[in-house]
Order: sequence, then structure tokens, then C-alpha cells
Amino acid sequence: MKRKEYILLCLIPVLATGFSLLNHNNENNDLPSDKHATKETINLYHNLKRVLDKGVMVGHQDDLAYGYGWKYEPGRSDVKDVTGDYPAVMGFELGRLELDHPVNLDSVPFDKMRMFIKDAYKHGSVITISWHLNNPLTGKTAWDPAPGTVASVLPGGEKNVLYNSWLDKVAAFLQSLKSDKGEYIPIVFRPFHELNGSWFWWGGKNCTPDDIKQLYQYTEKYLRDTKQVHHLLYAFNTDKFYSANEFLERYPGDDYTDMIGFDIYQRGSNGEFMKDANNMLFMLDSIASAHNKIPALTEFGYGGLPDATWFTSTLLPVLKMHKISYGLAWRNAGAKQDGSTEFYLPYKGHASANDFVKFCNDDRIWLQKDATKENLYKKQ
Ligand code: BMA
Repeated sequence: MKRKEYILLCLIPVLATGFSLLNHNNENNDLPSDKHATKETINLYHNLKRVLDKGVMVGHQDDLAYGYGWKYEPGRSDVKDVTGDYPAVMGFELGRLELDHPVNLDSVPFDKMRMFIKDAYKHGSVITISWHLNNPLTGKTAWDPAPGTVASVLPGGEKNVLYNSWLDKVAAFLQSLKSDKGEYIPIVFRPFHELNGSWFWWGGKNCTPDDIKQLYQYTEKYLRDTKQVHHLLYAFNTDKFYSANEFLERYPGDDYTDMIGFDIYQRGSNGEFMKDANNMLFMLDSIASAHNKIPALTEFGYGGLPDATWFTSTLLPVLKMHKISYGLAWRNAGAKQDGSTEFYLPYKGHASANDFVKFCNDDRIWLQKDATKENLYKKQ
């Protein structure tokens, strides 16, 4: 061996140590969008990344509040009734908190919601919160697409003061979410969801991409810097999208986002769903790695579950092909006041209950006990 080669060989361990130190430092420098996030929030952020390769967490909106044919029965959950375990991710919704209502738009009392969130945290589940806030310009619902609404809440707009007062209420609720030990409960906050669609006042053709980017950034800065809320990870999510450009058109930027995802509901055949979900997940995978974000299926469902083997034949093969932090199934509202019925996960006795159990028994699919084992709020 030549002297030069010998020196180079000797350098390998030195370089390797250098690289691993660098990597270690990188991990320490890899902070959520809120650089002053609480310890538990930073831990959750790192742990969600750490377990990405291991499993996909099953989530369910309003799981502890009600299910198909029941409401507010302590400890009850449709997922628990069917599988024996709770979801690894619990979704909640703030709509109407901005109006000082004691219950949200789906009739869940905010004081009960706080208890459910405490319980989910205690058991190691991830908590995510959405906000179907009313239209501040017209006073109608989130689904009122009056043009100009987004511009009206930005600084200088006629509804900016009103919007700030709504954020004050959201901040107060979020800051009331503390464990028995007194630490703030980390929340994956998912404001302005499905923002490439035009059904909400903050979406699609109802505002410009620049307007909604500004609103997202403004909201985050207000909660974080003005209100000092430091226990949030921010999830950005679209509805169905066809290209990375479309996905990123309204993206508020890497400094404002921790998680990225999309909402998907099956409305056609199983094959179409698989094709669409796969296409979007491939794009999401690559956007997430390019931007160092956590990919998730922020909402999914096949309303009414008309196919008894959908979970194992259609959803599972798709999930297995990708890195996804979690999939949040939307709410099991059951019979609604308008005469319709809504549910996305099976309840006890439903034709797809056995198939859902099979799905959850797959090593890659996690319920609460799997999440608990990973200690997602502790430094590893
Ligand atoms: C929708 C439906 C509605 C509900 C809303 C907000 O998709 O489930 O019934 O009010 O979400 O949770």
C-alpha cells in the first residue's frame, strides 16, 4: 500500500466520527417550525420522524366523544368496541369556539373535549385539531365562500380585529390543555385544511395563493409570538391534488410547517381510490423528504363502508407502499339531524368489523398500545 493510500485509510474512522457528530448535531438542530416549542412538542416532532419507517398510526375524529348510535359514554370508542384498543391518533375540532359557544359545530362540549385530550395524551396517543371557523366577513359558516374574506382578516382588513379576537379564544383553549403534571399537551394543529378546494372561504378560487399563505403565516405568528402558544406542530394539508406544483401552490413555507398531507375520500371504485391515493402519496413522499416534513393522511374515509373488505383489500396495500405517519378517519357521526348517516370506521356488528380487526393486526398498523410503547412525548 502506498503511503498516500495508507494515510487516506487512516482518515476513514476520523471522517466517519466527524460525519456522525455532524448528523447528531443535525438532529439537535432539526427543530419544529416553532423554535421555542416545549420539550414534549420537540420530542413528539422527533419521535414522529423516528417511527415513520415502523408503522402507520390509525386515527379517528371525535373517537372518545361519540360513535355510531351512542354519545358521551365514558371510556367508549367505536374503535375500542371493535378492536379492543383505542386509536393511536385522536382528532378534535374547534369550530364555534370563536363564537364563545360551549359546544363545537358537531355538538361536542369544549370542556368534555379538554378531558378527552388529556386522556389521549396520558395514554400516549397523538392529538390533532382542526378548525372549521365561521366566515368572519359574513358571519355564516366555514362553507360560505364569500370572495374577499381572507383579505378582510389580514392586517389592514376590516375583520382583522375580529379575527384576532377569535385567535385569542383559540389560544386560551389551547393553553388550557395541560396534563395532570402541568405540562402543555402537544397538539398537531391543522388550520385551513383542504385549501386547494373552493368549498371553504379560505380555499381555492375564493382567495389568491398569496392571501392564504399570508393568512397561514399570520395565524401561526399570532399564536406563537403574540400569544406565546408553544405546544403546536403545524400540519398543512390539501384535498385531492394532481401535481407537486399544485400541492405547493398555497404552501406557507418550510418555516411554518411541520407536517404535510392531504384529505382523501373514496367516492368511486376501489381501483380508482388506490390509483389516486398512490399517485398522491408518491408525490407527498418526495415533497416530504425534500422539505424535511412529516407526511400524513390528514383525513380519509369511505363513507358508510359499503365494501366489507375495504380495509385489507384496498387501504392496506396502499398504506404499505408509503411512509405515512398516520391516517385520520373522519367521524362516526351516525344518524345526523339532516337525515343522513355518516361513519368511516366500523362499529360493533358492522359488516366490515372483522376486516378492520385484521387490518389493525398488521404489524405496520398501529393503535394506541403501539403508540404508547414508543413514548412519543419522551426524548429517546
Ligand atoms: C364534515 C361533516 C360534517 C361536520 C364537519 C366538521 O365533513 O362530518 O357533519 O360538521 O365535517 O366536523
